[in-house]
Amino acid sequence: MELDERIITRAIIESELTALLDCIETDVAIVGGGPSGLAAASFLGEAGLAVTLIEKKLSVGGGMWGGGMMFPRIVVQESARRLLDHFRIHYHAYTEGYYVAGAVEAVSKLTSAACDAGVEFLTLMTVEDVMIRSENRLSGLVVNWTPVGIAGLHVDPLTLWCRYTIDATGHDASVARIVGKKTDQVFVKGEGFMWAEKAESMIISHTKEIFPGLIVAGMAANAVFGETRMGPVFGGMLLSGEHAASLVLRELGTR
Ligand code: 48F
Repeated sequence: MELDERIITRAIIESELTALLDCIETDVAIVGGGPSGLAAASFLGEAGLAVTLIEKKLSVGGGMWGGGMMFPRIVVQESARRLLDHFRIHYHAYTEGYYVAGAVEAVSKLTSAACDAGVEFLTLMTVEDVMIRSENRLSGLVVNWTPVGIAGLHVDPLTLWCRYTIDATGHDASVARIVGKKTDQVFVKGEGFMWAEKAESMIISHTKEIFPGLIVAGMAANAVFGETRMGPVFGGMLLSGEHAASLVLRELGTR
């Protein structure tokens, strides 16, 4: 059989457009494909919700790929060890309560779990604005292709509608900042200095609905509340993603 480029081109365009059309209205939009976003996506997808994960870069994984200072290893503490097991990420105990995993494996397994859970990934797409509609609720996202922004092109964006949004954009807290600029109901304090113990112990209580329809997770949650940063210990990111998913499920239920 000879390969026909016309079929290859049609297969790609038609499949992607079909998937994209399904994303116009989704249960949960997750902005940011770092560890917290991937964990949340996977739990929500497993629960049967329609989940779209929007990531501005070419690949998901966020700050997890680089481990600590480009040593591709991450540390996870005891409280999150069960999530390493859940995602079948191999690890070894470095000393009591500190587990070390490979960054590449961790990103790969989280991504794989989200794929298996049916999450739709929109990569190279940036959330640049939000829609706030009835009952003062975040009802959807305004998106554009990332290269449009990089090239400085004047191209209007399109919209994706969702019942819940999770801002998992890391240190930027991009979605929370947009809402903060356009309403007086959200204020992003910005993250504090490095203090892993404090940052990791506070992240779950900061993972919450900060505006109707908008939940912050991962480093974005700590950034919103002016909490300290934690560096390459990743347990809090996974736990925060799991907690964000549970908050959505409490409201929307499973399918
Ligand atoms: O930064 P990131 O990995 O977020 P996280 O899940 O994890 C933080 C850790 O990696 C690390 C840390 C742990 O100790 O502090 O930094 O909180 O991933 C955030 C993702 O969001 C994307 C960005 O490219 C990255 O992959 N992102 C940011 N803004 C936007 C976005 C946007 N406006 N639209 C789409 N994606």
